[in-house]
Order: sequence, then C-alpha cells, then structure tokens
Amino acid sequence: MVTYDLFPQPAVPVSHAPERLGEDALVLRAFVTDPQSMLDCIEAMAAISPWRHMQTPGGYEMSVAMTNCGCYGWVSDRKGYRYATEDPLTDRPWPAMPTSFLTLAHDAAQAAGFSDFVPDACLINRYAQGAKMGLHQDKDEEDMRQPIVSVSLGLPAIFLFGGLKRSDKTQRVLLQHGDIVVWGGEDRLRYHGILPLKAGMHATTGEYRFNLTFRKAVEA
Ligand code: MD6
Ligand code: FE
Repeated sequence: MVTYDLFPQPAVPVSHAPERLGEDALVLRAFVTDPQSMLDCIEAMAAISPWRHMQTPGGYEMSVAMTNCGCYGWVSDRKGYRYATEDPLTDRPWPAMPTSFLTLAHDAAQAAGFSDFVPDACLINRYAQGAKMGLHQDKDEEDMRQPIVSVSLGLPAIFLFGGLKRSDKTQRVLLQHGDIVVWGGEDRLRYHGILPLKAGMHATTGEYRFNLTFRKAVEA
C-alpha cells in the first residue's frame, strides 16, 4: 500500500543534539517522564480557567490560546502585561500548581545548573495550526536571577532563540514532545519566539502543541 505524508515537516535547518543554546540556556531532550498526566492536568485546569486569546496592549488578539496555573498568572490586555492572582475571565484564583509540575520544573532547572527553583506561575500556551509567538523577552518577572523552565508537548515547533537585541540573529531549534528548555543567568533576557505551527496530528495532543513556561513572578 502506498501511504502519503499529509503533514510533511519543512526543510528548515534545525539542530537535534542535546544543545546548549547559550552560557546559561539549554535544551533537555525528552525530559518529561509522564507527558500524559501533564496533559490530563492541563485539561482539568482549562475546565476551571478556560482557554482564551488575550489582547495585546496594541489591540491585537494573540494567535496562541492561553491559561495559567499557580499563585500568579500572566495576563495581557489593552492596559499591558502583568501577573495577576485572579483570572480576569472568572474573577477567581487560577488553578493551583500541581506538585508534579513543581517537581518537574525544579528538577529541570537543577539539571541545567539552577538550584532551588520554586516557580509561583505557570503560563500554559496552546498552539493550533498557524499560531505563532513573535520575538519577545520575558521581562515581567521581579527577580531576573531566577530562570525560566519551558516544557513542550504535542506537535513539534520551531523555536527562535536570538540575542539581547531584537535585531540580533536567531538560532532555530526544533522543540518536540517532552523537551524542556531552561534559561537564566546571562541569557535570561534573550529574545525568543515560535514560528507558525505547521499542521499535523500528534498521537496524544491531536492538532495542538502545548507549551508551559514556569516562572518565579514575585520575589520571595
Ligand atoms: C513557546 N515559549 O515555546 C513559547 N519564554 O511556546 C516562550 O515564550 C518561552 O519557551 C521563555 C522561556 C522559554 C520559552
Ligand atoms: Fe517567552
């Protein structure tokens, strides 16, 4: 029987080795041991704080659907970007961060050389075909000495990793199901983004990619 690849991946140069992206930034390949239970948690959270497309301060709707868990959730609207203890859609606290999430984020940070990472915020992104994240810095957190831990689940995506200036050249990294990116230190404010998601069908997430970024939003 002849089969056809309905969703061929693009012929883009991407790196696959367990990479160091910078002095204080690296990719931990297939670090997530139980992706299915993470996905089950995400589904339960989205039943409490639903997926939504936030507005940018400039008035555009983000292509990525978002929700949060933990004490603080990242929100964007016409007034700007900030962390909030309550979900503006429900006026209720965000779902709690599961212990398994805390442990995973802590262990990934540890493996990347950052000890004692205890996140208080987890932004959960859902990408459908065509959804993207323009080059940006993560700079809404109070303590820039704390790293960010970013978990990818489901469909692969190409992550752009730039420099400290928006115009710096970017590296392309293919992030796949179970991969974790950790960065901090001198790389904490590097520009980064995600290219438009290619259509596909993943065995556990279907037509989506999920990304969770764990942060310490508020200084202890
Ligand atoms: C994403 N990630 O992977 C978007 N930010 O879908 C981010 O914006 C990000 O992966 C800071 C650190 C790691 C990240
Ligand atoms: Fe980011």
